[in-house]
Amino acid sequence: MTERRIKRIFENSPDDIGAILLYNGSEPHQDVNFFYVTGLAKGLFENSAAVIYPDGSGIIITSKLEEESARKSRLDMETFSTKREFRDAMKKALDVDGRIGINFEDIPHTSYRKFKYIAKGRKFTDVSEPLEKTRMIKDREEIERIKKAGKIAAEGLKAMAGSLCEGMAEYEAAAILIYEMMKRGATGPAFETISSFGENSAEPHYTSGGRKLRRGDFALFDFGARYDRYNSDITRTFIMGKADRKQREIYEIVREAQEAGIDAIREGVSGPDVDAVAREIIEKAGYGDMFIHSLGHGLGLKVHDGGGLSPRMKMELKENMVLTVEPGIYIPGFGGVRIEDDILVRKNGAEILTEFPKEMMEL
Ligand SMILES: [Mn+2]
Repeated sequence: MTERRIKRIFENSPDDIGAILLYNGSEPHQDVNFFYVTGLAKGLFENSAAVIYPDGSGIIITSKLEEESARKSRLDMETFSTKREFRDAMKKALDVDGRIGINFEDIPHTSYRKFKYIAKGRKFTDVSEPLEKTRMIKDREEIERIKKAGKIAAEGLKAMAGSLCEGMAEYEAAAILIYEMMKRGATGPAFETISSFGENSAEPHYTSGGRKLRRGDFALFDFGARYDRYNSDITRTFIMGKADRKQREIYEIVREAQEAGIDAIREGVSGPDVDAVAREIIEKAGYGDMFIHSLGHGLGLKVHDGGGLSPRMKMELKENMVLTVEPGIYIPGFGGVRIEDDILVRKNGAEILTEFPKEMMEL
């Protein structure tokens, strides 16, 4: 699996690149590409490097601490215990013909300078785009992991929804969600859980606080599970008690837009076209200026991975891409509705990876 991934990265990169260096620093300077090429699901691998080559081979250079975890990768391995050993191993691994590719997107400048010094005289070039492009098409193992992350999130939400009640604080509901996901095998949340009640649901990137759930509130949850380093991302909006006319109206518009967006997905269609299908429904209903973000984004090792469904992002959908579809309507001071699912692009349609009912739920 990893050999195939490495070969595809080089296929998408300029011809004169002899090696690609992927450096995983310490929190928060991590590079998901290190894990993509090594296939390693567990372990920290702080300050570790992977150097990969056009023939599909590669070497992991990591500290003795990670030796056992690193054995799970098919790549070669060299361990170090001193800085000098690390430098020597890197120098050897980078001794190839051609330029050295590096991921400018995720490498700290200080680390970049260090590698420039270690491989003195070599030409470095940015390969962040080829890396992102390669990761947009998921292989079987990646799809399995994302599916599992999606299933955990949907089941966690089901369990949490059952315990939602008046008087509960946003952070309390968020805590239950995370607990329910980890109980089902998630290594943790995919990102900071958004749990927003009432008027707070009008802020798409709200940070959960102490607002308590009251009758008549929207209760919006945008969250995901991380499983073997892969993420899911789902949003549902419930109503505490009975929905009023306006709540029901905007809910149904968002639901219609989301379903139409998903229905428009198949191999060969363009991202902006899918966005337009959903956006038009919201615009025609008179809420166009309250749908203030794009329809969706790529999903995988990163929560916001390459590609997306946006009027501004020209791209053609291909089989085995994973994307979110998440229209919303946000009315300041009143509240908002967003419905989000993760989908896998198939030849003739979209497969939903986050199975959870979409009908308006009055709790
Ligand atoms: Mn999302």
